[in-house]
Amino acid sequence: MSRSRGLLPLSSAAAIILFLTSASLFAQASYEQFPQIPPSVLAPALQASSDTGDPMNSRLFRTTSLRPQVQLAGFWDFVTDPKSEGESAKYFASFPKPETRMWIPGSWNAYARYWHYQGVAWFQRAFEIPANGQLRIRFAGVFYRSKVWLDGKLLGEHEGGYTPFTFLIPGVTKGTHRLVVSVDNRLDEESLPKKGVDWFPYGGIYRSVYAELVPDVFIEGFSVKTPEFSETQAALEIQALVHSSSPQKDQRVEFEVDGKSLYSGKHRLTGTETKLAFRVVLPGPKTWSPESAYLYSARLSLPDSADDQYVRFGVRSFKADKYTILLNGRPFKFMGANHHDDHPDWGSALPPHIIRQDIEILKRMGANGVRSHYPTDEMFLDYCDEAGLVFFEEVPAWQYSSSQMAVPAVQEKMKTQFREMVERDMNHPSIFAWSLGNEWPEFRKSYDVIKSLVDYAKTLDNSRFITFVTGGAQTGPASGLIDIISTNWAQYQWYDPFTCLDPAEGEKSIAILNKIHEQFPDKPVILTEFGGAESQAGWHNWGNVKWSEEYQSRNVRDSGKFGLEQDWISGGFVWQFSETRSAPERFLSGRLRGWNSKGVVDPYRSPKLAFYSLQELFHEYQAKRGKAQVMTSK
Ligand code: ADA
Repeated sequence: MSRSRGLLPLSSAAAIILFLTSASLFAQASYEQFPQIPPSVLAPALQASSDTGDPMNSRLFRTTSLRPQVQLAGFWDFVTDPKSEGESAKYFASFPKPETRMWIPGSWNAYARYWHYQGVAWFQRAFEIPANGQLRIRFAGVFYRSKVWLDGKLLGEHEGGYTPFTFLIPGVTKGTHRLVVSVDNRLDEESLPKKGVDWFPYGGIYRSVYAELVPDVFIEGFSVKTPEFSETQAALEIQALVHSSSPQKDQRVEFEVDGKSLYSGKHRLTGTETKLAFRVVLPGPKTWSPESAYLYSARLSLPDSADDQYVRFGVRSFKADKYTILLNGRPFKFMGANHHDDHPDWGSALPPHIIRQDIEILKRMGANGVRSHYPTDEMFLDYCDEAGLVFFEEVPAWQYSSSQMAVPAVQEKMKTQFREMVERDMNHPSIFAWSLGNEWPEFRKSYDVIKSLVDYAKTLDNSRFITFVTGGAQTGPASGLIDIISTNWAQYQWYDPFTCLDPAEGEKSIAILNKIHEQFPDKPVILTEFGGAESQAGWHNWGNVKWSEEYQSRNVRDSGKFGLEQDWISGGFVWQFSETRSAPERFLSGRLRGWNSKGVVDPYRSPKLAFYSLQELFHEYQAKRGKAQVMTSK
């Protein structure tokens, strides 16, 4: 009897019993049940990082060995400003009596007192600079609009909640300084994401923030691409951006990989910002893949000015052969999950131990990929690099109508967000695609806008697939512009109360999906979201009715299975990993307590039945694939 009909099969019953036991039992049970992912496979990679971690606690490796850095995490003075009068009242010069002291990185909406607060809030802290010099302050993520003052002087402002921004302040003196930041987490029709998006706009300085002293000539950033490689060697293409307050100087540039020098050369600086590029050869490269996620550490240094930066990179290639996605020349299918940076205790400011735990849960599920609606935390991506999880990253342009897409300011924000995402994440081997947005409902009408976005995206990075995500089976001429068709699909609907698990309705949604392949027979198709269905954790019903764990489990499993079984579909990502808090505007729209409850684990990461169904499906598929590979290699 197939899993999809009749009484609950034994394995599901066992899964329910497991679910009803404690979280610690879950850990044991899943390892015992699926010995093919023993802890030893996961642990060494994840443990190695904690020994070499970044002192600023934002990455899994240190990014410099020469710059003196000052950690700005900790308690900051905090005051809300519901009438937006702080700027005219000059809070930046004279901070009012704080309402509380708030831990940064943090989301104010994770605190009971500010649970619902949407508006402006002000933060202040003092910090010490160890020497005179040029100061660079880096904010990794502030949601959503921010303005920053140092010692009462405006440094600048930033819009966009998911990507870093920096300020450079020459001539700062040794001693105590005062930083004031105003943050506004209100979204509107022209923000990115827009108001009413299906996740919570947690306000705050919610990712790492630190200050560092940089020399006159310093490295803004650098990327390492691996355009070609073989077993014997890999060509590395290095591009760097060097900032200089004294132009026309020659600079020695050195490049090493895993401590071995591969390049040394002189470069002329041509202005405040100079782009440098050179190529080197890496002998005997080890490749990166989910099975063996080998990472290289690269250091770029400017010995004349005593500056350096580290990045990590991997040698791997993603290509498409007709509709098949190839990773290092071998067919690759996604068995993944959609992840939000969200937790009931922390909001969007996921602390390292929660990030690490989410990665471990994904690995236990048998996942090899993750998708996010926006640039996720940098440490999350570092873990994906280490754990071999392939990442699908997106601009938070979520469900914009064609009239919203037509607004030039919105298009500009999409481009800026895309550029900032690519600049930040270029080096992660785990990232295989950049998505321009999600489910634009009338995207057929926006052909010209989409074309300009795709053209722009291709100028920034030609080493990743470019795509955008459609809802259901909407495809059209604009889909012809992109490298892969990404579509959100469920075999059984959730929002339509009448379809439920009716097999006839299931056939209809499959037919819609098949049409995509007929329209684009030569393009890979990914189910960027599959099987979304809400369930109330702990509510079981043998009849698979809506809101039951059984309904969710069936929808998730059947949709995922369909995606894995078609040779023209490259698998997909379950909607979604954990239950997440939705936008305030969605409180009553079919949401439990205002949360999107389609998580296969609950908000505190306890597995639901759907988690076990997916775990079984992913492991079955892996085992089958493993067997097929053994047979073809004989
Ligand atoms: C869409 C959307 C998700 C989420 C989901 C849902 O697929 O992309 O962000 O809103 O619907 O839960 O309805």
